[in-house]
Amino acid sequence: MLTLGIDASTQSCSAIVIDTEAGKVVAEASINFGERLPEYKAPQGFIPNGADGEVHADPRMWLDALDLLLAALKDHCDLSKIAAISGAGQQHGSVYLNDSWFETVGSLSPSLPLSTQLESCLSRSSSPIWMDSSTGAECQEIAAAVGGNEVVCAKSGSVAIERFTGPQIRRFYQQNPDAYAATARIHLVSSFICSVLCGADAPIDTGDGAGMNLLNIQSWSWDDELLAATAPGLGDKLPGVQPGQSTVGQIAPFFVEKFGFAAGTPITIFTGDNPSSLVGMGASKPGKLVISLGTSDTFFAAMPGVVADPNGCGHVFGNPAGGSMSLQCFVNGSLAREEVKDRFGYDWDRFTAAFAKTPPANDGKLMVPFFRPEISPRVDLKAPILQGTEAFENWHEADAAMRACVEGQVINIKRCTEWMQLKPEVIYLTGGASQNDAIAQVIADVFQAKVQRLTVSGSVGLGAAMRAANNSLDCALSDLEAAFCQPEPGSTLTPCAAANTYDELIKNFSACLG
Ligand code: ADP
Ligand code: XUL
Repeated sequence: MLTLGIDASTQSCSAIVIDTEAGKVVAEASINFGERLPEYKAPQGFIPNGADGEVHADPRMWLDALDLLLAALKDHCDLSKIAAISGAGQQHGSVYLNDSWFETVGSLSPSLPLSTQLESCLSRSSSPIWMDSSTGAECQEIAAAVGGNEVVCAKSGSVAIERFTGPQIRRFYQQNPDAYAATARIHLVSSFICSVLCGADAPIDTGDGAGMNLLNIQSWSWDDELLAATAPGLGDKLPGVQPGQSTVGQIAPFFVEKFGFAAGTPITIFTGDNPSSLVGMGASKPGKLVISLGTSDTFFAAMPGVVADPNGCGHVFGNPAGGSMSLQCFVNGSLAREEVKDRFGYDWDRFTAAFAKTPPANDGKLMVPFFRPEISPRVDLKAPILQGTEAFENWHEADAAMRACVEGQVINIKRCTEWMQLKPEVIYLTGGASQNDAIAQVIADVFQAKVQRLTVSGSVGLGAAMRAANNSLDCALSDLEAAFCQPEPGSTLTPCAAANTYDELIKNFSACLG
């Protein structure tokens, strides 16, 4: 049985086809927007040099990419064999459509490109995406209207955030009230692409929907107060909300005729890229935590209940496999580790060797390793805080500095994610720095949990293909995880340090931040 997962990402649109019985990936294709669609002048997937923090993309580019993607995939795979489809999109981005959308999307002709047929449905020619930071004033207005950011966070799972869709919608309404009035439907990237594939207006899922500052995470439905605080008449312009395990349509005749899909192929609701990655990493059940050690560090996990971060730094999204998930970003990730490494002229081997020469908890030497303003927690440091011996505080102890940087980062992740009330059985590591066992060992020691490295490439698309198989073909997620999401052999690390090793350091770290 084959299923298709689509990943409508920032720089590219990708597809992965899995064979659920053989446990294998059978086809992949990807269209890079900058390379394949240079006419949109978006080399990295967005229109450069936006004013006032605006970062937009042309939604017609996403449609052209979908056409190209399926044509490319058809060369590798008989699309009539695909038994179920789902997908995911970059979170927060929004598409604005007039009332011709509903009919047009239901009557697409295979003889014309998608973009040509749907461009007249756009009530806004470009789409703000997650990199947009233009809505500071709108965030404040929304928060003030409902009684403060604590209220926004308790209701929607996040404080009002510039890139989130609600503040973006408010800015559009304020800047262009006529175009807002002419908007009959606002979609997320995920629900827009899903609608096109279904040939019908599709709902938004609770995973991606929670990235809008509009969805109530207790009821998982649009929050009337947040809608009213954002823009007038907004409730009528949004599609419905449904959980991740929902079938929302069948592949439209356009795709059957043009690419040879089987008529009636079911489509599972699309979700956001991060919720999809939770599934693709094999971490959709509580107990498994994922830490991605990339340019910045990102932490996400399925949550046992629904609580919002009382400090307003983390996010709660719906978990496409049921329940909820958390996500928290740490700005000072790999770039901070590199700053410390480069300061002493170390390469990664010497950086790693430093951990063998220093003990866990570093004899009390401590670093708050924030080289640039951090968002978890919100601290405006431009240089780290060091505490310990005089030599250490003056950056004369290279090996202790390497360890202190990583220990500070991991302690910070642990403190900042306590609100999620997780009981880690295993922590999956991914991202560039996850190959470093010294860093992985610190994570095992601080969290007192087993750590494993997972090198699932393309976990977003894989998660979508797994969700389609789970929802439409009754494949158990646990079987899919066993086949597609295995940790690297030999990558398991367990805690070496005693459980209380870090108690003192954690206390001192908290004291440093006041
Ligand atoms: P992103 O996807 O965010 O661009 P990656 O997940 O590819 O980033 O991670 C890249 C980072 O991995 C680099 O910035 C580098 O700091 C880090 N990295 C690479 N090799 C190592 C290593 N051996 N030890 C620690 N960090 C490493
Ligand atoms: C999450 C976020 C990004 C986007 C694009 O809040 O803004 O991760 O989903 O990947």
